[in-house]
Amino acid sequence: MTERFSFSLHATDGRARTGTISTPRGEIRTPAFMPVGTAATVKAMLPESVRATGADVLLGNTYHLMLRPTAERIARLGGLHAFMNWERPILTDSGGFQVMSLAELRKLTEEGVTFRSHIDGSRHMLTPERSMEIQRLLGSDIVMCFDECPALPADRDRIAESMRLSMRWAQRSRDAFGDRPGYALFGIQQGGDKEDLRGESAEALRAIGFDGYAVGGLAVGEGQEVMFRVLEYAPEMLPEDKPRYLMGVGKPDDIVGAVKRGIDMMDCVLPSRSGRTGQAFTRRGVVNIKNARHQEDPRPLDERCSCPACRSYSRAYLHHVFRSQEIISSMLLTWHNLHYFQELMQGMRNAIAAGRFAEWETDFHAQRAEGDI
Ligand code: PRF
Ligand code: ZN
Repeated sequence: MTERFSFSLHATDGRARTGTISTPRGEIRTPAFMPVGTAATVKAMLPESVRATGADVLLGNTYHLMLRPTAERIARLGGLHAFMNWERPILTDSGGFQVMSLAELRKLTEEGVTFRSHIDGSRHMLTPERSMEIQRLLGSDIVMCFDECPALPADRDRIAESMRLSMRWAQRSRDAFGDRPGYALFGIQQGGDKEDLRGESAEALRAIGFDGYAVGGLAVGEGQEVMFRVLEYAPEMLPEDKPRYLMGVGKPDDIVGAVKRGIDMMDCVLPSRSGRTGQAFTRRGVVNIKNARHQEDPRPLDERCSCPACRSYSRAYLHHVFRSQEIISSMLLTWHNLHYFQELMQGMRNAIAAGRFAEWETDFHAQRAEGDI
């Protein structure tokens, strides 16, 4: 085990990269997909099951945990890893993005954001300094800067003003984080879909200096075409020798397109949330298990998948337990989806290492074009 946080690139293929992030809590193989464990659980999954799908790292949320059960309580109970029984790396988001999408009566100032809890209406404030304190109390291995993310489309002035605020907050986050060997602080690039603003943001972050860099402000309503257009230039504005994390992405084809454009890490609620709403991701696209065509289908979801849902259960059974709102439905479909996302990442890591990413991508799209049969 290394005592320091480090990143080493093993191979590149075009702009796609594969490597390893080393932390005192274990290694993260990149490109990496991080399952979301917002409230100190990946919903419907035991931590050992999440690990069995191939996850190296989980994402936790400052916003949710500060409200319930509070960061101070988690710290008294030994930190988030012990609390939720996940000993491997945890990355935590900083709260600002979730405040803007979930909290009520938000007020944004230079100092930070005041808001009311979506749970009980209680009043709270988040600042860069408080966000760093909460993420330290949680024991997060990879801490995210406190930032602001405007929804797109937004006008240029709004995007520029917000990005510059986020860069001032990035400096305050860096100062408050201090020097903590073994723990990493990631900066977050903003700038919407404006190339020059993305460049200005990247320069500001590089001048401060971080252990990794996120591309923020995407997947906020702009659509895949605009997101890919931004990813043509945004990742390479960030240091080549540090991990690049695209926040909140995405669907399988978004992930593949992001890796192709130089992204190393991603997170999304999609595999776990879709598992609970009856959507399964497969090599051949999305399968809606609630559809009546599955009701007497003895075949597995995907005959080439080795997850427990596919090894031991029929589509007919998965259809039945979903329709009956049985808890096992969420468990099996979430497991399958997380397994699918991790296999996707492993496939890309192997392809990049072998210098066959373009062929792999062609095959990925060809299998999806066949559709579920
Ligand atoms: N900033 C932070 N968290 C985020 C985002 C961001 O821009 C996004 C954007 N897709 C998701 N999560 N801090
Ligand atoms: Zn499966």
